[in-house]
Amino acid sequence: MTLRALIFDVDGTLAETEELHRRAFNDTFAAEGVAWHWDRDEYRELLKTTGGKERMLAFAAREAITFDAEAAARLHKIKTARYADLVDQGGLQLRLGIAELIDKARAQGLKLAIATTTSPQNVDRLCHSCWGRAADEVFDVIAAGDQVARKKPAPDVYQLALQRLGLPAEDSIAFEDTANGVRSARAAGIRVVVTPSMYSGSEDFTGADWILPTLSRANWTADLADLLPAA
Ligand code: XBP
Repeated sequence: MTLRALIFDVDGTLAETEELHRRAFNDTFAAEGVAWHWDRDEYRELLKTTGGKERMLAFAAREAITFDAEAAARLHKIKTARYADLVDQGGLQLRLGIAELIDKARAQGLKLAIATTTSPQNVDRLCHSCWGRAADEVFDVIAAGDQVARKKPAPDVYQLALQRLGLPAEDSIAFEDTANGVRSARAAGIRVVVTPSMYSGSEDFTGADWILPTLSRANWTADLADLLPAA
C-alpha cells in the first residue's frame, strides 16, 4: 500500500471547536426567543446526532416540541453566522501535531482532504483563523455538510472525499475524534487514527486502527511512523 492522502475530520480533530458551536447554538436560541439552553452534559449527549440542524431536530423530538426542518434551517443559518463571528474573534488553536503533520504531508506530495459534517463555510473560517489562509489553500479536497445525503456515521462524506481525490480507500488514512467518525471512515474502508477530544473521551472507538491522545510525533506508534510523513 502507498499512502497518498490524509483525510481529516474538522470539529474536535483539527481543533477543539465544539464549545464554540455550543455557544453559537445557545446565543442563537437566546437571540431568537427560543427557550432552549444546552449545557455541557446535555451537549455531550446531543453530539451523538451529527450535524447542527439534525441535532436541533433530535432535541425537539426527544422533548416532544413541535419543530420542523424549515425552523431548523432558519435557526441554523443564524447559528452558522454566530459561529463564524466567534471563530473570527480568535483563540482557536490547532490540536497538537496537526500543523506539523499537514506541513510534512504537503512537503512530501501527499494529498490533503477534509471529510466533515459541518458546513464548508465553517471549515473556511477555521482555516482563516488557524492558518491565515482559505480552506482551499490548505486542503486539496473538501467534502462537507449537506454535500452528502447521509451524515456520519454513514460513509457518504468519506466516499465523496475519496471520489474527489480520485483515490481508493486503501491509499488514505482518516483522522477522527468521535465514535461516529470512526464508524464513517471504516464503513468507507479507510483506516482511521482517533484522537479523542474533550466531548468524545468516553466513547467506544471499536474499529479504530490507532487511538492516540494527540497527533504529536511523540505519540505515534512504530507502525504509524512507518506510514506517516516524518521530519
Ligand atoms: C461535528 C458535528 C457538527 C458540529 C456542528 O462535525 O457534528 O455538527 O457540531 O456543525 P465533524 P454544524 O466532527 O464531522 O466535523 O452546526 O455546522 O452542522
